[in-house]
Amino acid sequence: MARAIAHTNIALVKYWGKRDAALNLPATGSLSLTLDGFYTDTTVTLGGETDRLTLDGTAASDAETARVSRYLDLVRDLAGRTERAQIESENHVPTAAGLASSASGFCALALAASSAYGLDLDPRALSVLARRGSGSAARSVFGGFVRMDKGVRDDGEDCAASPIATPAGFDLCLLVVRCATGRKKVGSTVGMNSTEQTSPYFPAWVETHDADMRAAEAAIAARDLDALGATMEHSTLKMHASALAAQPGLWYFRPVTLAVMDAVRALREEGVTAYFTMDAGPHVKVLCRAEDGEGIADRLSQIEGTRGVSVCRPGPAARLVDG
Ligand code: 2P0
Repeated sequence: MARAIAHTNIALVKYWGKRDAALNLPATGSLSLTLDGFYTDTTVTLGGETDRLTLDGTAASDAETARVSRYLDLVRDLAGRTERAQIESENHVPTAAGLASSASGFCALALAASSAYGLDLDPRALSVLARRGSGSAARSVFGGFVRMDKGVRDDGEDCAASPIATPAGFDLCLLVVRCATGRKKVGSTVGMNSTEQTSPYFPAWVETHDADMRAAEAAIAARDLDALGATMEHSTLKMHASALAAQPGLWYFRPVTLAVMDAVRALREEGVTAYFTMDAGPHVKVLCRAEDGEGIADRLSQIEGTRGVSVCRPGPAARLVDG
């Protein structure tokens, strides 16, 4: 039996598209911030006739259980074991609402399952294993700023995340502005595959991606929040522009998403450092200075249609928990 906690992460420079679907290798790298506020807590107990999955105390659907069972097969192959398992997962993340529950979910599962089956993986190997479940999960192995390399090898062994040191005094926070309730209609995997196959802007997205990675890393090293925020906005707008040009066109924004984006730009015109990013859902995440977080959250929560704002700080690496 093993229990693990993994925190979710938000990409500042996005991952969108795959270079190999079977091994889940991304078409681009990515750069993220792990958050303190949202996490998944997963326990894997070996035994039983079949794999069984409960999510937040409720038996999961057959499709969800089958996906997790196929993932456990990877872990069992690595460990040379065959036992089935019971998986109990508690999500302290609004599930499937574009708040990256698959990131914390598959990272916690990778750590708990690898430990339960007797594997002792170093963080890099854990990141490679987590990526097989979900691309963004590879990043949740580490705390703070994280870089994910797309790698060049066909077997994906060089496609793993690694931590980026946060310079002393670079105090920031990320606000999560909820702009809808319920599940999104088009999942990330389906959305990115459609973009890759049908959008004329997908090649431009991939070609211009490395420059954003370099700019973001340089901005972090220089503690330059404006440069980091500008790169972050550019990356998310390019990602969503490529999806918008797919056939059929795909957008995750709701009217309130645009209202929050406008409000963030208005804050900047007033001299406040604030930048937005959006994932495969309607919510807006806002990067700002730590001391400005509560004030900006108050202001954005007054926008009609918003459903609450969480003020998140950089969060820790994934870890095993006793008991
Ligand atoms: C990201 N997203 O970099 C991007 C930006 C959503 C938008 O990674 O297909 O659930 O399981 O590897 O990791 C969400 O995609 O996709 C995601 P799969 P995943 O955070």
